[in-house]
Amino acid sequence: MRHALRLALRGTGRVSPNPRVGCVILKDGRIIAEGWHAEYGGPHAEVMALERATEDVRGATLVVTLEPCVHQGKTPPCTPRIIERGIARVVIGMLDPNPQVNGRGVEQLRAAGIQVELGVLEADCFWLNRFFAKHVRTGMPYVVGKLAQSLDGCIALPDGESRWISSEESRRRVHALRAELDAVLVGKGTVFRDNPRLTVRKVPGRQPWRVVLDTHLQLPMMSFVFTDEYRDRTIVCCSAQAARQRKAETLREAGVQLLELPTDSDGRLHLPSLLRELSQRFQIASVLVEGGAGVMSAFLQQQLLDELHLFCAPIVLGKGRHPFEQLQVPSIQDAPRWHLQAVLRSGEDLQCILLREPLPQFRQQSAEATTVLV
Ligand code: AOF
Ligand code: ZN
Repeated sequence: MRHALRLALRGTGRVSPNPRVGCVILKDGRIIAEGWHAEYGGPHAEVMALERATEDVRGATLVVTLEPCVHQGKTPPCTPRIIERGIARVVIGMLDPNPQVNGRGVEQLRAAGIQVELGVLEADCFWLNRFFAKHVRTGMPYVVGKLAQSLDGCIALPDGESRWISSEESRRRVHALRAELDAVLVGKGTVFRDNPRLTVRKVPGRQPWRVVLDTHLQLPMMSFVFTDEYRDRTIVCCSAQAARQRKAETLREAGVQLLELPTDSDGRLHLPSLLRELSQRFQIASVLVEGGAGVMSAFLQQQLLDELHLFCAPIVLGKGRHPFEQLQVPSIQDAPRWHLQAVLRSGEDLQCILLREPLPQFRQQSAEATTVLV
């Protein structure tokens, strides 16, 4: 299963909103085939493994990180193929959270007389596909917040200067997150101040969508996100009123995607609508919120963050900007509390992975779950 998990990782950045899945076929304790889901709409991991087997798979054991599917999607169902080929035993990491499958795969395999074992390294398999699980169950993307702060909790000096608080290694890890998640999201202020590219450069990987919140379309056309070679992967979100301005047309002509959204009572873009649109219109299953403070606070306040990556650098800034400075907390008891999932060393920094809800109880957990797969 550990080997299958590693194979599944090859689908990173290529298969979303579908899950990353890996599969190995064993005979007499030897691996006779490997498969993984390599691209969206392409063959599933089990099918790739069955096709690549170098010898007869009759009587063999098939190990797969996700329950085999039973439905016709962009590709035919996998269970009939596994049954037809005479596989004797199937070892599965986790049930498919997709309501079209969820448990039916196991049922069909068992009904055909195949021995099925479920829940092997289940926590690791779930962690690998936590984005997919949320997206397929709720129609909303999984939202991860990223913060780089000083020891005393500042994300910038009072004037907004923040380059660079975190170490080179932490910045590399943020690029790895950008390559893994489907979209990176920032507010107008961050683009104004930093003119970031929001691309993947420090690690190999595919470029994410870039989502920019600019309610009144005030950002300069010269910004990198509107002019660079990936500008067709930029989604600018604005109000209905702004979408009727000339600027909206200019942005469209530049090749940028425009997303018109309802505003809430204080005139700010309605974030739940934004997430739903990203999920449904753009098939975005995961979003990395990179700031700034206003956007972070809004996502936290509206309970829209599922996970937080906190990079804490060993420097002290004293007076400075705080990530959630706009949050109103009436008492300690009412303060949003997070669950510590993992603590890693990132160069000289501390990287904490925090979850809004603790992970479900799994049949089998490995201590490596969140450290190997980040
Ligand atoms: C994958 N890769 O290796 C497995 C998946 O539209 P389709 O035919 O690609 O089906 C996608 C669904 O198939 C997906 O939501 C999940 O429930 C199931 N399993 N999907 O993309 C795989 N095993
Ligand atoms: Zn399948």
